[in-house]
Amino acid sequence: MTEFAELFNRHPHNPILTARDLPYPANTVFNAGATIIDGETLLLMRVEDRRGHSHLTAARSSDGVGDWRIDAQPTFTGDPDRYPEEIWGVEDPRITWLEEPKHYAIAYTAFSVGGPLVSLATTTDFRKFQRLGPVMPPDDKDAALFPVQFNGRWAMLHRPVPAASGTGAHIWLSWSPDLKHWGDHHILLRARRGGWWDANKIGLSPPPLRTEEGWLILYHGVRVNASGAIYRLGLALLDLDMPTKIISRSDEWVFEPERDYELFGDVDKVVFPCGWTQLDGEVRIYYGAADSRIALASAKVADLLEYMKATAGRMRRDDIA
Ligand code: BMA
Repeated sequence: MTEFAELFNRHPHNPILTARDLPYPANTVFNAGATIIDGETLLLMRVEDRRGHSHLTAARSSDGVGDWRIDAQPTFTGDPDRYPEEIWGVEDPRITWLEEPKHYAIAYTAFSVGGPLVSLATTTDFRKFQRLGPVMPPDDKDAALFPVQFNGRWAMLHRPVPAASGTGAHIWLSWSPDLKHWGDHHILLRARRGGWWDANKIGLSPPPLRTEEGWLILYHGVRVNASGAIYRLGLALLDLDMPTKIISRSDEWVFEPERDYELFGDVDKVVFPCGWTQLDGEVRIYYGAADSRIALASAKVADLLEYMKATAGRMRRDDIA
């Protein structure tokens, strides 16, 4: 990266939220879904308790940076009596405002005995939730809905892990008439191979963001080397009317663990956004840093689209193989 080196600006107050900010004891707070509700920023934070199980807790702020008002108790916890797949907790929520039924849909990871899987819930206020239950069998995670239907069907991005090792973990797109029954599964974005930063394993980060040029996708790529895994972020752009069509994909990562709070934690070298908000031409990316805390970076949407234009058409043959 040269002229685009500063696409994202880290907030000077980073990390903006840590476990010490919670009104109850916990190990870590990270990977938060994000939205704007009643003029305020709401984060649905993943909180890992001191057993190692995760739940979700809401934090609200009028400026989206500080003075967070955090629910006194966990907001959304696993309910293994009614939903046995939530026995080891709920993780990594992605929030989408559905324009037609006018409510929020939350795609989250349920940690079942059989592995992680995708579950959905809906809410209007982040106080009461309605579960739709599990929608994808394990192993599957990193899911989010699009806010609108396409030809009468909902679309969801998610990341199943194939049983055949060595074939790669890719981002898939699936369809549903009712949010409950999913099918017509296609691989959308493939993990690259060999020496690429996003070889072998990729996953969606925040939900798709509607822009003038297409659906903007921020995804994580996992590079495993002798010292472990590095979680970095890249961009892709999908056609607005037909999200199965990829307009462009960045060759280079656009954001990577760099600061101490991203490099060191329960899991080193991880930047992992599950939510972003859009205001006045700017996106604010809320990301888990080293699986231990929440940080904030911002970018101008116009800069991201300009960057995508500059990289369009440069997709390598092995992206699409
Ligand atoms: C992924 C998810 C994330 C986590 C990341 C790095 O597979 O489980 O919750 O932040 O690994 O540990």
